[in-house]
Amino acid sequence: EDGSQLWLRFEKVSAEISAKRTIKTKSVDPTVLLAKQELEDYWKGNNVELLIDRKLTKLKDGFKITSSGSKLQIVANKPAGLLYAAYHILQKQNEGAEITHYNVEEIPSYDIRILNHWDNLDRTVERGYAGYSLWKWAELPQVLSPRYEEYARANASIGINATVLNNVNASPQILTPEYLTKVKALADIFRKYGIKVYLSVNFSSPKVIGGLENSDPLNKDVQLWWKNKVKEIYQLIPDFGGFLVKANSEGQPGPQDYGRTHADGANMLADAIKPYSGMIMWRAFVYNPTKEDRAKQAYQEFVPLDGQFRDNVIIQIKNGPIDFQPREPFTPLFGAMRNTAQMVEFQITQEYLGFSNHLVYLAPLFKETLDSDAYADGAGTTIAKITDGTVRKISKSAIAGVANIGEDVNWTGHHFAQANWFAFGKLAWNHQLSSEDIAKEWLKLTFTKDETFVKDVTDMMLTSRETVVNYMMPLGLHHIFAFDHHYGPEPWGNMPGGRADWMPWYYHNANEKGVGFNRTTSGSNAVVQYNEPLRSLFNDIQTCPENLILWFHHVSWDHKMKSGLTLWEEICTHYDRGVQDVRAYQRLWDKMESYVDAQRFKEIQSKLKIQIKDAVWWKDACLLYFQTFSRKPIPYYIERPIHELEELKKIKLPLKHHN
Ligand code: BDP
Repeated sequence: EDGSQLWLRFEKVSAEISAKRTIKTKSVDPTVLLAKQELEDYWKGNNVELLIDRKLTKLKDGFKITSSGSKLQIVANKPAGLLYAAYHILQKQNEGAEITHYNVEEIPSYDIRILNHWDNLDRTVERGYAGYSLWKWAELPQVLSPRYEEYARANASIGINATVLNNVNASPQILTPEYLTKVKALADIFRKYGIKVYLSVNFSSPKVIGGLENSDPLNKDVQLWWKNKVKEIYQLIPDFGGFLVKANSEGQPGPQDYGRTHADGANMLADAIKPYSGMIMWRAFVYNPTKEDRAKQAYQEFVPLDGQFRDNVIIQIKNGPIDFQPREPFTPLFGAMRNTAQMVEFQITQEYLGFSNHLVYLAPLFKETLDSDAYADGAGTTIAKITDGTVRKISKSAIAGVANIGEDVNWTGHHFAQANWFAFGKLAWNHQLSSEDIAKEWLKLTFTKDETFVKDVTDMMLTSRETVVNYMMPLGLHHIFAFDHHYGPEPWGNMPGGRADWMPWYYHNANEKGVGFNRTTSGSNAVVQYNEPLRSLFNDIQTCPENLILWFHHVSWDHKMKSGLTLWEEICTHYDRGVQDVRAYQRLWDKMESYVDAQRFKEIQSKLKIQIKDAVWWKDACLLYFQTFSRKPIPYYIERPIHELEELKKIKLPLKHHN
C-alpha cells in the first residue's frame, strides 16, 4: 500500500452483479463512454441511464440524478457532467451512503476549476515537494506515461476541468513547435476526462523565440506573432484553454518594459485568443522594492485599470496580499475591482507550510478566504460571491490552485497532502461544502470508513492549519522564514544590501517597544484598501481580530490581549500550543495503527516526527529571538527551549529552491 491509488479505491464488480444490471447511453461521445465504462467496472447498484440534454444549460457542467424504481437516471448538459456524476455515485458507494433512492442536482460553483503546475521544462518543480515533474518532456510525445491518464482521472473524479502545465516563471520554449506537439500529446489524453490544457507564457516570447525586435504589445508585428502562435496552437489542440501570465513580477518581462500597462498586455493576448474562445488569466502578484508597503502594491497597480480589461481576461489574485502565508487577511483587490473578472489563486503545495513534511489540511484556509466578506457592495459580498459570478456577472468564473503533485508514488509527498488536492477540487466544485465534510469524505475514501478513525483523524485535520499558524507565525506574524527556501525560521534573517521586502525584519519590525507591521492610518495605511467596516475594524487595535493583530499593528509587548495575557505571554502561549498540538497528533496517530495499513501508517508516523522537531525549532527560534527585544521570561508554564539561539542562527539549510 503505497498511496498511489489516492481516493480512488473502487472495487471491480463481480460478473454476477454486472450481469444483473445495465448501464445504458445513446451517446457515443468518448467522455460519456468513459463514464459508462467506469460504472460498468465499479457500480454495484441499480440500472443506470446516462443522458445528455443540451437544453439544460443551467446545469453548466454539472448533473442531475433521479431514481425511479430500480433505475438511476443521470442527465447532464455536457458529457463531462455525466463523468462527474459517475464519480459522484461511485464515491458515495465507497463511503457507504444510501444509493438506491438517490436524487441530487449538482451545479459547480466555478466554470473553470484549474490546477497551476509550477513545473519547469527540465522537470524540476518550483516549490514542488513531491519529486520531479510528472511531465516527461524529453520522452513526449512518443512515450506516454500511464500516469498521465491516472492524473486526469484523479482530477476528473473531483471535478477539476483544467490544468496549466508549466511554471508561471515560464520558459519561452514552451511555445516552440517542438514543445507544442508534446503539449498536444497530453491534451489528447486529458480531453476524454474533460480537462482542458492551458499554458503559462513568457511575455517576451515574440522577441526570444520569434526573433522580433521587441515584445511591445502595441507593436503590430508582436500582435501578429501572437495571433499566428494562437492559431498554430488551436490547430494542434482545438479545445486549448488559454494562457496564464506572470508579467512584470519578480523579474519576469511584461508590458511595462515598454511603458504599457497590464491592461495593454492582457488585452493584446485576449484579442489574439478571442476567436477561439480562449481565456487569459493575468496574475496580480506584482510588487517592487519601493518604499511602499508590499501588501499594498497589487491594489495600487490594478485598481486604476478596473474596467479596462477584455471580457476574456480574468485577473488571478492570490488569496492574501503578501504570499501564501500560514495566515493572511484576504487581498483587498477583491473588494475593489468592480468591473473586472477576478479569480482566487490558492497554493495547494505547501511552500510556506512545512513543504510535504508537515500535516496541514488546507480546506479551512481556503474557506477562510472564500467566506471573507469584502463588503464590496455592502455586507455579504464574500470573496466566493465576487469570484463565482453571483455579485457581478462574469463571462467565465474560475478558481486556481498551485498543484502539489509530483513524480512521487503517492503523488504529493505526504499522504495527507492528497487531501489538499482533493479539497481544492471539492471546493472549486462547491464552495459551500464544509471543511469537515470534505475531510471525512476523503478519509473514508482513502483509508477506512471506521467511525472512530474518521472522527478522531478529522479532528486532527481540522485543527492542523491553526496548529501550523501557532508554531510558525501566530497573531498575524508573517514571512519570517529563512531566506528563499521558505522552510525553517529565520526571524533574525538579514542580508546586507539585499531587498528589504525579502527580509524577515521588514515584516515583523521587532524592537524594544513591541512587534508587528503598522499598516494602520499612522503606518503604511494598508487598511485604507479595505472597505468599511473592515477598514476601521482593522485600524483600531481594540477591534482588530487578534489572529491578525501583528499584521496590522505594531503592538507593545505589554499590550493586554483578550485572554488577559500580555502580548508577549500570548505569543509564547501560541507557539507552545502549536508544539503541544503536534505532540497530540503523534499520540493520536499511534493510536490509529490498527486502522491503517503498515506502510502508510509508518510513513505518516515518520513525517510527524519531522513535524514535531520542526515545530520545536520554530518555537525556540522565534521565542528566543523575540525575547532579545521583549526582555521578559518565557512564562514558566511553557515547555522550555531546548536550543540556544546562537546555535539556531548557525543552521544553514541545504534545502534548495526545488525539491
Ligand atoms: C512565490 C514563490 C515563487 C513564485 C512566486 C509566484 O516563492 O517561487 O514564483 O510566488 O507566485 O510564492 O509567482
